[in-house]
Amino acid sequence: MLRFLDSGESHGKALMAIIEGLPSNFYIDIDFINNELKRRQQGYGRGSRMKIESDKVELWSGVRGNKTTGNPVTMVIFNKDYENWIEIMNREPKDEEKITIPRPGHGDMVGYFKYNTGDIRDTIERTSARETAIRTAVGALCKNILEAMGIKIRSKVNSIGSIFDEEADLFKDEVYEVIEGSEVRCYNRQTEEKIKREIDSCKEAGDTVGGSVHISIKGVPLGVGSYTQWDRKLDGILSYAIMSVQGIKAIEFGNGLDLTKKGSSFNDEIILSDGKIVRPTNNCGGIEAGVSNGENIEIKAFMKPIPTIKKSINSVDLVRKENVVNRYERSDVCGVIPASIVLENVCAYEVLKEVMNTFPAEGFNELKKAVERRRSLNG
Ligand code: EPS
Repeated sequence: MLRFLDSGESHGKALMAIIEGLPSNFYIDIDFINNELKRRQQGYGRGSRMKIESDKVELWSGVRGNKTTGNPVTMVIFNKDYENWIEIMNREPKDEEKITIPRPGHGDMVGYFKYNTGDIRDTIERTSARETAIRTAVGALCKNILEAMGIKIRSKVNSIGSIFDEEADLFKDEVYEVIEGSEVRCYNRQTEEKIKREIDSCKEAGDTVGGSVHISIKGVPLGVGSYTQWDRKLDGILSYAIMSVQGIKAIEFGNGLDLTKKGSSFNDEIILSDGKIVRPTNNCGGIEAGVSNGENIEIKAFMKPIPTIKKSINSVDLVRKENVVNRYERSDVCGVIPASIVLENVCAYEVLKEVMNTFPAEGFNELKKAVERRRSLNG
C-alpha cells in the first residue's frame, strides 16, 4: 500500500517525506520533480518568501542511480530562509518573544490551546502552506510514474474573487500552453488583466483574496476505486486529500453544483459507437459510484482568502486577556495560483495509490501492463 508522511517547519532546516510502496524499477526524472516545484513557486500575488527560496529535491533513499528499488524513498527540500531563522528556530523563546495574538482564520488559536506550548510560532511553523512544497515533491514523483502509464493531470485557475475565467479543455496542448504561460494560470487574457488588478488592489488595501481551481485528470482506466466499501470510493479519497490542502473549503466533481439540471439531462448517456462505449457528456466528472468510468476526472476546488492580512480585524491577546487587533506577518496576497499546482500533485499521489490498489504489482512494468490491459477492454 502506497503511503507517506511528511515533516518539517516552514522556517526550519528542511522539509522531508518518506514514501513507502512505490513500484520498483522506475527511472525517476528528477528534473520533472524540480520543474513541478518551480511551477508551484510561481504566480502573481506571492509574497517575498518566494524570492528567497528556489526549491529543489534531494532523494536520500530508495533509489540507486535514479531507479526505484522498492525500498522507502526519502525526499528532502532544504529551506533557504532557515539561515535567517536559525536562532529563533533552535532555542526556546523568551516570554516577550512569544506570539500570543492569533490571526483569525489561521490555525493560530486552535494550535495555541491544543498543544499548549505557550507560543503561537510553534503552530505557525507547521500550519504554513510551506508544507505544500514537500507534498508537491511527493506528488510529482507519482505524477512522473502516472505519465509513464499514460495518465496526465493538468490544472488552471477557475476564478479569483468574483472574476471567473472561461472554461477550457486542458488537454488541448495549444490551450494549455496559454494557461502555463499566464501569471495567473488563466486562459482568457482579459480575465488575466482583471485578476491581476484585483490582486493588486487587495495588496494595496492590506487584504487577501480566494478563488477556485479546475483540475482535470486524463487516462485513468475504468475501475479505479470501489463502491463495495465507503472508504474505497475514489471521489471520497480524492476529496479527503484535496480538503487537506491549506485553505481549501469546498470541492465539486463534474457538474455536481449544477442543481438546475434534471436527471434526464444530468445523467451521462451511454452510447455504443463503432463497437466502443462513448459518453457524450461528463456531468459526473469521470466517477460513478466512487469508481472511475474511463472519462476525464473533473474537479473544482475552492480556496478561501489567506488569513494573514494587514487590515485590522478583531482578535484577542490570549495571555493579557484583552481585545486587540489582528497581528500581521509577511505573507502572500493570493494562494490560489500555487494551489493549482499543489492540487495537481496531491491528486497524483491519490490516483497512483488507487491505481496500485486496483492493479497490485511490485514492479513498474507489471503495473503498466495491468493498466494497459484494463484500457484495452473498451473496444
Ligand atoms: C505562509 C506564509 C508565507 C508564504 C508561505 C505560506 O511564508 P513566510 O511566513 O515565510 O513569509 O510564503 O508559503 C511558502 C513559504 C511556500 O513555499 O509556499 C503561510 O502562513 O501559510
